[in-house]
Amino acid sequence: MNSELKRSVCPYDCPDACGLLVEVVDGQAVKVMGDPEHPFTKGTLCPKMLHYERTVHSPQRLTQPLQRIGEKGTGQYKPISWDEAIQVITDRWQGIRAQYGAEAILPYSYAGTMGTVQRNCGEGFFHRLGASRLDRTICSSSKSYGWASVMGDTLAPHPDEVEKSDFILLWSTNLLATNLHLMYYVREAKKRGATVWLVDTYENPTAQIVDKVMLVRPGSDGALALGIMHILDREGWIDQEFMDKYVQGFEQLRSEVLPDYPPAKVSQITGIEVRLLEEMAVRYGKAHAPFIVLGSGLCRYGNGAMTVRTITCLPALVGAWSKPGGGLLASISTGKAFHTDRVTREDLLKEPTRVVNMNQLGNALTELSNPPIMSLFVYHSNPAVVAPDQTMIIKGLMREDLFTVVHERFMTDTARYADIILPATSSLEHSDIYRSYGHYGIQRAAAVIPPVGESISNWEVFQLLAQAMGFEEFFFNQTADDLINRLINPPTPWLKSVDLAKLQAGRPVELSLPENYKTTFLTPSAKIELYNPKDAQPLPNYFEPYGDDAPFYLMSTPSLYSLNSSFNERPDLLSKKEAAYLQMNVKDAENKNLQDGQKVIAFNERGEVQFILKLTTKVPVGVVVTEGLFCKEQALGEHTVNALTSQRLTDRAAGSTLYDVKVDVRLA
Ligand SMILES: Nc1nc2c(c(=O)[nH]1)N[C@H]1C(S)=C(S)[C@@H](COP(=O)(O)OP(=O)(O)OC[C@H]3O[C@@H](n4cnc5c(=O)[nH]c(N)nc54)[C@H](O)[C@@H]3O)O[C@H]1N2
Ligand SMILES: Nc1nc2c(c(=O)[nH]1)N[C@H]1C(S)=C(S)[C@@H](COP(=O)(O)OP(=O)(O)OC[C@H]3O[C@@H](n4cnc5c(=O)[nH]c(N)nc54)[C@H](O)[C@@H]3O)O[C@H]1N2
Ligand code: SF4
Ligand SMILES: [Mo]
Repeated sequence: MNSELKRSVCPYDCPDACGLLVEVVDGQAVKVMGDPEHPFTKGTLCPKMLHYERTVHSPQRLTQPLQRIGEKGTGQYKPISWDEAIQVITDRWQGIRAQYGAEAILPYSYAGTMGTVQRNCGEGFFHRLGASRLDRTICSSSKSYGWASVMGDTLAPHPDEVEKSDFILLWSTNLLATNLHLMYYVREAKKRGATVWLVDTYENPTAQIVDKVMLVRPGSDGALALGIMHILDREGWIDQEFMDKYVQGFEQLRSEVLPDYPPAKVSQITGIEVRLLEEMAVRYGKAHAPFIVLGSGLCRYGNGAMTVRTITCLPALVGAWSKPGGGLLASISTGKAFHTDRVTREDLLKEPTRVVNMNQLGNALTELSNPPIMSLFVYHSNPAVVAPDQTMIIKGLMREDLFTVVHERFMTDTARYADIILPATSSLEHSDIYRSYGHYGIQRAAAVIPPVGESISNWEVFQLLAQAMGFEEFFFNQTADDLINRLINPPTPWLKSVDLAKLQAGRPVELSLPENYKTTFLTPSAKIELYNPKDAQPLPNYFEPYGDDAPFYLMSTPSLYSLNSSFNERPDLLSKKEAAYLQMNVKDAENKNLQDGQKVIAFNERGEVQFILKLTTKVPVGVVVTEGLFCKEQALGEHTVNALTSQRLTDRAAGSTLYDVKVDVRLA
């Protein structure tokens, strides 16, 4: 038995981007562990990845190209060869291109893998093809917008700032599930006496480890932040010296906006008692170095960008940025570390083509004309489960004249509607280079096992398609490793700080931050812009989210045991996730005459979804919660939760509004 320990990286859409050690025996991954050398994750993994080998060698892996032989959606396929599959696809595409133009072809991808090459390489291909482009805004574009409107390109704080803080606000985040390794820093801070609060719409699992939970009405956090700023100003807790030196527009905010948000009014909007608002303001205003960990839940509302923008103003008022342990972490952006444009190849686009928003796939497939979408190519994403307004998406996918190709590791709900399914490698079977949105680590990873079955990587699919389409650019002749080398050679200014030999050897390295980066504000004015003259609305303010005409706000939040729709292939994790529960406050259930364990239907104008009712006091009156995305196979009825969410977009940056949705509930 020949056993080897090889390094890799967790490829999933998670801020932690853990370093992995994979034990390989005879070409099979037999054990997956955390890499103790990793600067942020320090050798531990979350429950999902502890047995990644079960995903990689799952009996459910797709191992051959497949062609549909039954009705769409029924999952009946016959195996075909790669040559045949590529031929069928490119023949159809040539025909569509001749009849409708290449814009009738739409790629759909998101973040099945976060590796820079495999995630982005399809763009180079589709730019060359002249296909419609996809606006990839399902996750948190409004959050990035909100941060940038105040802070511009300012570098996000290093996560180890958290452990130096004395007051940590976990705001709209369930760290235990979605950013587990940041918990280490929160725990360290607690050991040193820090207080930790959670601001959320329900007592999510992270509530267990905090000192206090503040429950806020969904979509009203912007008003909460303005209310806190109102009290800070009223009490004279503003850091005037910091304001004078580093901040633009506090006087306008103070005179034009803050007077409109006295505690009584904020209490009415947010549902938080005045006493608690005052307590939060004291904690925040009096803390030596308050730190906000800002999750993404609250950005997925009709007012999401504005909410993030408003909260991002808070640290400036108390001068938190100038203190070790003070600040706000929304997301870490290290995009400029690599020459990513060498993979996305916008230069291959001859002229700008139509842009389709990924949150509006349902409308795109059913309503777009000039030209209509005639072919959909889905890779590392599962829109039939993850994207809003499922009913419309399925209606589109059912179109007999739509030619759908899905490149996947598993027979997902989306794959079931494909005309051609192509088997995809897992991250252990292809090489890539990774960065993270939760820390400053980067790492290169080579394949550690051979491909399972006939599966091939995203890049190899695009190489085959390019060849068959007659694309002759040198770009398509490069291997994934060539592309990785081009991403990092010559080194970008960011990379000059790292040990490149170590990076090339596949070990984790960390980008280093310039001195004083926390008070170096990379905005047009070189100051924090509470007043942003470039925005049509130069000052932050509060306005209501969309909501729906229904009694309960629906939170469909991440589960500890899956990641979006990934990991649903794992019986061990599914059994921990148990079932699609709908958590409801006992008082609401009493009013509706509903009982724990009953099968219920959540419904609104867009759809109906069945759940098992779970009564709780952790969810406030007027809110219902379901944790985790399930696939149709595990669902109680025809649909899963995104049959209830809508294609409406955020106020700025065209983001998803997945949490800005209301439902009613009845017995099934
Ligand atoms: N209701 C509701 N909906 C949500 C959310 C929510 O909180 N509530 N969260 C939203 C968010 S934040 C996001 S980011 C989106 C995520 O949406 P997606 O990015 O679509 O995420 P996944 O469901 O993980 O689907 C990824 C798919 O990629 C496949 N895959 C993995 N690696 C590879 C590879 O190398 N190649 C190929 N071809 N395939 C691969 C996996 O098998 C999996 O089926 O979902 C959104 N949807
Ligand atoms: N285990 C696991 N890990 C994951 C994922 C997963 O599905 N499972 N998904 C991955 C992805 S793609 C992403 S983008 C990140 C997700 O990261 P986030 O989107 O930050 O997800 P959560 O940490 O669950 O934080 C969302 C929280 O926001 C709360 N919330 C909703 N609306 C509001 C509101 O109006 N106000 C306030 N204050 N809170 C609100 C929800 O109740 C929930 O607790 O995690 C990644 N990691
Ligand atoms: S899902 Fe996140 S926490 Fe889990 S191993 Fe991957 S990067 Fe680490
Ligand atoms: Mo996401």
